[in-house]
Amino acid sequence: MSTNQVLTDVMNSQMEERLEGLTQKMFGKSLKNCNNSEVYNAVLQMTKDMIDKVDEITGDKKVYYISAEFLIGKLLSNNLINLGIYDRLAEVLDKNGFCLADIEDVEPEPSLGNGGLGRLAACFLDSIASLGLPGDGIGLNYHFGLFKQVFEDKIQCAEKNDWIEDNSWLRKTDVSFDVCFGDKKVKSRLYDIDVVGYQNGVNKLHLFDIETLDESLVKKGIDFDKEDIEKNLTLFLYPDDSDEAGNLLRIYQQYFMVSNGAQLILKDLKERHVDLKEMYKHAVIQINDTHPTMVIPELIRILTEEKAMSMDEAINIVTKTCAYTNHTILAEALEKWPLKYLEKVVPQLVPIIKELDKRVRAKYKDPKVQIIDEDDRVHMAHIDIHYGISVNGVAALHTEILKESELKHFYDIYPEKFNNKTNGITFRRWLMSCNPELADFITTLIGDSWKKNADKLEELLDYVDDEVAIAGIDDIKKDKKAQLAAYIKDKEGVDIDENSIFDIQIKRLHEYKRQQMNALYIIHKYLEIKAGKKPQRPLTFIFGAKAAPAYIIAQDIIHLLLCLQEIVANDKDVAPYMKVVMVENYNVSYAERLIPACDISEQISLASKEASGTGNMKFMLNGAVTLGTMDGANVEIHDLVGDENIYTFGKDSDTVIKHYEKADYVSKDYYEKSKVIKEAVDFIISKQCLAVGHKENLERLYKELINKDWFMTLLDLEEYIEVKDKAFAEYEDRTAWGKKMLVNIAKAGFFSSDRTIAQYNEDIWHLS
Ligand code: 26V
Repeated sequence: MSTNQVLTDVMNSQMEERLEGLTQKMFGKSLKNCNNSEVYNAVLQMTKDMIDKVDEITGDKKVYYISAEFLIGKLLSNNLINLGIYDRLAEVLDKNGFCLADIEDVEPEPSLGNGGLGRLAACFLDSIASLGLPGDGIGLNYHFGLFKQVFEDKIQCAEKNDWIEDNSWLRKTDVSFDVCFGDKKVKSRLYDIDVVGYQNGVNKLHLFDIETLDESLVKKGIDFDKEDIEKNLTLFLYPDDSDEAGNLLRIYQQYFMVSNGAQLILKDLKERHVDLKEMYKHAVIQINDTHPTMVIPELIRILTEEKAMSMDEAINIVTKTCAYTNHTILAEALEKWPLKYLEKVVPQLVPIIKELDKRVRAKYKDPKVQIIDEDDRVHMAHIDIHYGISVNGVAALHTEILKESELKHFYDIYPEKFNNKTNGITFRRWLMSCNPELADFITTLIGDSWKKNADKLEELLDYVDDEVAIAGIDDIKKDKKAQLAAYIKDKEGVDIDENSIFDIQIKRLHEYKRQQMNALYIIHKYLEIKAGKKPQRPLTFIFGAKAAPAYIIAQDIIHLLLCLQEIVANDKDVAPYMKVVMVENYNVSYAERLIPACDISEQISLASKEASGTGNMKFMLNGAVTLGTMDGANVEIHDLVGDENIYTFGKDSDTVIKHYEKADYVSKDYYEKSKVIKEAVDFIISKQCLAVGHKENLERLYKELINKDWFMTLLDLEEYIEVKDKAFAEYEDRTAWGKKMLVNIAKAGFFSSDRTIAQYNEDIWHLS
């Protein structure tokens, strides 16, 4: 029996007395007399006390996962599951008149990420610890995180997201470092969050903060003085970068993160008595997208200036220590900082970056692989590729596109550095915690070995013709739909029909993800119903998405969706047959309720543009059927489940890439040639739409679609309508649909982030 199992047993047997002791000590009253918030605080304390006793994961080599985002979600239920005390706590609370789900609701959701990239980092930390590997996260403690979304007059407004409470998972440490910028020196403060492995030890998420932060700087919405770095540095995640001050602030944040990260890693190595010449044997730094790229020149700077190493030696050692993950091929998302910005914020790094660039130029004449371009912009990804040991994409197709087109010039130089690591998700959160009903049912069918080895889910295939098993899965789906309907009624004040088909698209709002294509389908369906063609069963279209505050067209798409929500709801002829709901402030906690209730998972990005997607995996695991393009990890989902169990449509990535190369896609041609497309697009500026919406937003979106449509919505629209209609029709064969659900769940094992992390370890990290 492991130490942790002993701990779990002791905790489970003494839980009631411990909780009682804590409520007496903290609030001077008995557990029974506490309110939910007091119970939450006592449970939080009890859990932290237990975590203190769990072994720290140690080893000779450690991974540092450095990332500007960690979208960790609420932590209570996950920690309880991983510690093995969830069921017992539910029992104790129940006995005392409480429901654990209500207690979980009290916890504020940390707001430390945007979307997929940040959530991936959180899943990875869970898997690293669950596999018992030594590995910590390094990031920033944004006080107001990503903005809170509110809709006013069908427009997205941004408010600060005040998530940090006095009593929380954050633990203030005594670690503090000096960080020098060109014009000032600041002091940091480290906060740690424990990362508890599933039936395993504990790692840490290290979040750096600045002590001089002034929250009162934020006056209205999310506006604040961007120049006052000492007071604003960790207020927000990715503040608006549409102006120079916003861009500079991002560079201040990035350097603050990597300077602290580098100092922490070196401190760690010193405590472990590592000779820095052998740093790479004891530490590996995984650079999550280019936001932490400055860690490379920063480490080289420290090794040469403070540790008396030669430049050659420092470069060699740092190169062997760092590895880079690319998460996007969108040109506008690949960071290129003007040298003059770096000269202002981090002048100490500029000579190093110039030296790194000089060495590249001496070896390679191709301007495409240089670090500093002819406009004096520093291509951050190029630093990572030249001066790191590994470059990986996040799904098979994405990695191929990197090798064959986006990063071809680098692949030609360093074929051995390129590798694929298809993303994954932690099944602890995305099944056991968010859908315990399904997790338990799976266990009754195949036992619980899948919890440690997700591939075992394939054993469910034995039940593909078992009517009882299929009915069991379908019943759970119905329950989850009913639970979601109640939640949406409570939160959004909208009634949804539990017997309708739940078609869900939840992800950041971006044109390449094509929420606008889904909106055009909805318009098409609305017009069809108006014309008397009713669907066999009511349809519910659910959206959740935040749009970057400076991303105008994305705001317009949200506006259109909210207009459609109102138009459909107020139309007596149509309302019984369809409903549109755009939920407010979509976040991890909302995802945990939406995903288990989904019938059709919308994954409709323009082929080649979605690096992987991870929502697609979460939906599949919970028995939703994917409606998607052959993009990102959808391709691998298709390979696993086969044509029968997924709905695919749209032009493939080669065709799309050729359109971009030839610049021959003209959206207006599609608009003019197809009556269906024209009708749907024209509706955006119809009298009916303008009556509920804003002319400026709707006209701008309409013009964008017919004159530009950079992400080729109209290219795939007709096929999308056709295939989506087919999916809705086939939903009516309940037995056949039940099989599709079961196959999707059974084949989801590949997408466990435990598998992804095992591969990172095997191929890149080599942790011991
Ligand atoms: C960043 C930006 C920043 C500025 C303007 C527009 C823009 C567009 C996209 C991005 C994406 C940043 C990187 C990112 O979040 N990538 C996501 O990473 C996930 C985890 O690997 C992956 O599943 C998603 O497909 C990918 O979009």
